[in-house]
Amino acid sequence: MATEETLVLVKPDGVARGLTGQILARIEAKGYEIVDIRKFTPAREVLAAHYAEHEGKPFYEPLIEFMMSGDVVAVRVAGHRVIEGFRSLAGATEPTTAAPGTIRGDLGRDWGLKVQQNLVHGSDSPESAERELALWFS
Ligand code: DAT
Ligand code: MG
Repeated sequence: MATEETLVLVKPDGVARGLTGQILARIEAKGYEIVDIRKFTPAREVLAAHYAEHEGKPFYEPLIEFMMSGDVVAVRVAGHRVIEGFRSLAGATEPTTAAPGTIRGDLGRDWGLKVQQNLVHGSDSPESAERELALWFS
């Protein structure tokens, strides 16, 4: 079986706050491999496809606007059980209650906005990873 891969995004808040290096260092320190990396401001079409599952939710439009607000760093990360492992490194969605020791718990906070700015995205299943990697690295 080929080594598992996941899509990690350092979101615009992480890039703007100068946390890209710290986030990538945590991925490497855990032992995962950075296979490919790109930095760019994503177009609405990519984001609409990426976040299709959230369409219609109250935070959907703020989420798309936030993700279009600046550069993101998209990373292809490889390793056995990396999908689950990166979700564990990232921590819970809400940065206020994300466990200390996680990326969101250590580096994130709630800014009182319509969408949570929580620094990173990580694919949540093998199906999502395959779909998202094709979308961000096509
Ligand atoms: P995750 O990124 O932990 O997989 P998700 O896929 O449920 O979370 O949501 C995508 C992003 O949308 C999430 O990283 C932050 C934002 N978000 C999710 N739920 C939210 C809520 N109830 N209020 C505000 N923003 C939310
Ligand atoms: Mg998600």
